[in-house]
Amino acid sequence: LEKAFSFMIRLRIAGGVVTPKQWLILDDIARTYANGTLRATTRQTFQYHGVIKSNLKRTMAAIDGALLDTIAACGDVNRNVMSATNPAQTGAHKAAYDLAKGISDGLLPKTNAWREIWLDGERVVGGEDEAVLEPVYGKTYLPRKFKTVVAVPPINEVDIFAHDLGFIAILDKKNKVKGWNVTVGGGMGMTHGETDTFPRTADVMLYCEPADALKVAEAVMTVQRDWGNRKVRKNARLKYTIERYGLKAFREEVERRVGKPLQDPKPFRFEHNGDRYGWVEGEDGRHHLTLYVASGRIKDHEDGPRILSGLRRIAEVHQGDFRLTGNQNVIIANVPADRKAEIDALVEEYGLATGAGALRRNSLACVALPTCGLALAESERYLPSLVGELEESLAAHGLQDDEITIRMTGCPNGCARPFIAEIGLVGRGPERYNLYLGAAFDGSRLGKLYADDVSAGEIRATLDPLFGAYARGRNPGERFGDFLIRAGHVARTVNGPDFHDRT
Ligand code: SRM
Ligand code: SF4
Repeated sequence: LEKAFSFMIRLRIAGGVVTPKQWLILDDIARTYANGTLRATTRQTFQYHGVIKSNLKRTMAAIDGALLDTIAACGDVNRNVMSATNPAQTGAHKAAYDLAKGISDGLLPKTNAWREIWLDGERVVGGEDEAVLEPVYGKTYLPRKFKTVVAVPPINEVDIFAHDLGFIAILDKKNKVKGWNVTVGGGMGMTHGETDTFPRTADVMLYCEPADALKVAEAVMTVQRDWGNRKVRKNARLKYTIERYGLKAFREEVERRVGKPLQDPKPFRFEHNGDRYGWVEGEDGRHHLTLYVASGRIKDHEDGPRILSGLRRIAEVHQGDFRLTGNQNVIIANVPADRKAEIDALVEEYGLATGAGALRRNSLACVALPTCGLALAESERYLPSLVGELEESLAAHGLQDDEITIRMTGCPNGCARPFIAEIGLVGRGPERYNLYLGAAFDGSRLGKLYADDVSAGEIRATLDPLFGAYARGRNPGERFGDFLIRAGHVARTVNGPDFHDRT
């Protein structure tokens, strides 16, 4: 008898946009082939867990039936491209989505292998020259995964500073995109105890006109393809290439490949890296509802919200689309004013508006146990109860309405981007975490190790005095992370290379 291997499947959904029709198919797949859940990820797409080997082909065929695929969702390629979501500034968000989609399509491997393997597609007969077939990737693809995002200030919900390549919209007075600042060299993953691996926030490298954006994206990726470290995998991400060559040399090579000098970056300002919850009206009069989904796990809770069924019912009547956010939440987007009440009634009926507190609304947890083979500690299954405890502590200091970002991962790969959360918890071993503090609320500064190898039971007691000090000593409007640095509780991290220095 063959062993019942079960698999995780990750989709590619540029910018996280899904039509109601696609939603219904994705929901069917979750119920038929997976473990009854759809898992919204930190990169605006879905994962399925628990798909058994004998159902893999059927699942892929069903995904194809939704006009979606899993190409480049994993591997040493340009991964799912993220885009700003909540479209209050309708025009700028459309431009951001169009750029994200353009990059996703333009930098997609051209191979037919996915169709060949999963859909019995026609084989491209032997002898094909990869250099022709894959003009950007060639035979050897990239040294490592490569991640691209597009942001529209003032909201940084895609966490622009955490990715290899980013585009920040520079807006004119009418909120139209004039051009893009380009960021390079962000990344989260590191290995405990190996200080030559570190998270890094991206540098803002240059400014480009909209017409040059795709060329710039390709140039950044191909410089990394050619300059990235292919000998040491732990040192292969673009962040280490930038550290090795320096930003100036990297920019010069990008400009050489684009074929002209580009301008210096323009000023911009982000407020925070969370989502805007509730209804927002766009410039075009359409309405968008952001719902909090704990850890992106879309399922029917036995004694709580029936998220899977509720969103299915909404998909049956919704005329706009759905947007996944990089914070694992779901937006019911493009709702005409006269259909809002119908959506609200379904939200109410299925308990989708959970009324989460301020800390919970700003929390993220990676999958970790039981499905992630790299997890050292719990994350998705533990963070909800920890947040409950910490919210009690915050309330005792009168801080229950303060927005503080908290993120947890089961290991230092950093899948929920914990190193740029004001409170970052990273698994060390069963029920043990490293605690990082002092990151910026807008996602632009890394935290610093505050306490090493803390047991789960000690986390609240470690943070409680710091909440007290913050409540008593903060300046007006001062954020938790900024306060901890000013008051001397933790040292400021400038960027990746000094991340491990404790002073
Ligand atoms: Fe991740 C590997 C889950 C976003 C850094 N990540 C994994 C794997 C596939 C474990 C593995 O290799 O066996 C995890 C599957 C767990 C499971 O059971 O489903 C996994 N990563 C996730 C997701 C589902 C986390 C979530 O809870 O939402 C996210 C799916 C993203 C997507 O839709 O494409 C996810 N992973 C991230 C992010 C955040 C981001 O991209 O914005 C990061 C940090 C940013 C970065 O890349 O620097 C991230 N994942 C990693 C790494 C470390 C990469 C590195 O440079 O060191 C690994 C391990 C690796 O690549 O070797 C990893
Ligand atoms: Fe798994 Fe680690 Fe990523 Fe969490 S951070 S999903 S434990 S690889």
